[in-house]
Amino acid sequence: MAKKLSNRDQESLKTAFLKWVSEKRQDRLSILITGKTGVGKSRLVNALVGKRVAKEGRAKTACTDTVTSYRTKINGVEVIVWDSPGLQDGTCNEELYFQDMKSKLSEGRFDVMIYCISMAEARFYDADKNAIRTLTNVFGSKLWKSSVVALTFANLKTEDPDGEDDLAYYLGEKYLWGKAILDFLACIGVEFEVRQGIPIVPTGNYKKLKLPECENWLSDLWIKCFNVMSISSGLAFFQISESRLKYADSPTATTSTAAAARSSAVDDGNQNLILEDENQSANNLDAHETIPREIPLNEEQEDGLLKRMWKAFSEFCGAVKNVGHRFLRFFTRRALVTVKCFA
Ligand SMILES: Nc1nc2c(ncn2[C@@H]2O[C@H](COP(=O)(O)OP(=O)(O)OP(=O)(O)O)[C@@H](O)[C@H]2O)c(=O)[nH]1
Ligand SMILES: [Mg+2]
Repeated sequence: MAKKLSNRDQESLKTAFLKWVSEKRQDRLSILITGKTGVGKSRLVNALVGKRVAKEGRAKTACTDTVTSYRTKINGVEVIVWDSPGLQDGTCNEELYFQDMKSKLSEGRFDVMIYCISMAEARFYDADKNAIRTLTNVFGSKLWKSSVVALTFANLKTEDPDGEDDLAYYLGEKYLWGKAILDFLACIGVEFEVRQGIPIVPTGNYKKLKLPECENWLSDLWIKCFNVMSISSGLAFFQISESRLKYADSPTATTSTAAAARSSAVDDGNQNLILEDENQSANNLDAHETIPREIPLNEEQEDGLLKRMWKAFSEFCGAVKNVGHRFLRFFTRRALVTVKCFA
């Protein structure tokens, strides 16, 4: 039966948790986004961090032609986005790009890599295979432990061209892409345990966040990125997204929404943008399209998030008897909720 924690116990647990977070959380987050040219890399990373850090465009020529790192500060965390040039676009030498990137990374690693492949492509071309092989050679196969594969342009695959079964068509495409990528990783020697942990996430555009099988691709991507990160990186990722996360039973006009609205207003003017290269402008053809303000998490997603934090916290401070992971709602929602102990 559930019973209430005393106020004193709640307070000491809160203090211990906050101390743990402040010690554990990184103050810097490195995100690598890569894939062929025009597959929506910049758009995706902007949606993920909630700020128009990378230049997006509809131009037929590549927008990004050198390894560019964008630095910005979000909620006290320094966010570095490594936006690689479009791979195999005829103008680049991937090996040099990746070596260059590796040499610039602190400790030679990033917190999460998002490899983008467009689902609108007819097949898994050699260009992607070569890029994946080179990436793996440069960073080692462990890089896939903290990676997510984004199947961009999934919104273009929601209608069966034969007019028969839209959902079956979409699921079939998703399955075939996932299989092709994972089979290829097996071919180049990425271990089974690593391969099976790589999330394959269909993603779409800003305006239509719903995809078949998924209410909101951005929420899905956010959770998958959080899950593949170390807990220190994950806490930093949570910190930069805190004002955008919205929970299933949150009241409609939350303070989070208001805070996100404020940060988005600043973002539209690019005033917070700290670009490494002053000549790079994030203004572009699509600048009028607003980055999604909220990342709504359903109950299952919120539960997964809390469980992961709770597991790491309780391993650190010793199991907290009779208290479950939902205790952390107290912090994640920034609202007082009844704290229950589970006997
Ligand atoms: N329909 C649809 N359009 C997208 C999607 N992702 C990106 N776009 C559009 O595709 C165009 C290119 O997107 P970018 O994010 O600039 O692509 P990129 O991979 O960063 O391109 P380069 O930096 O030039 O290599 C933009 O006009 C986006 O609006 C998507 O998932 N669905
Ligand atoms: Mg780009």
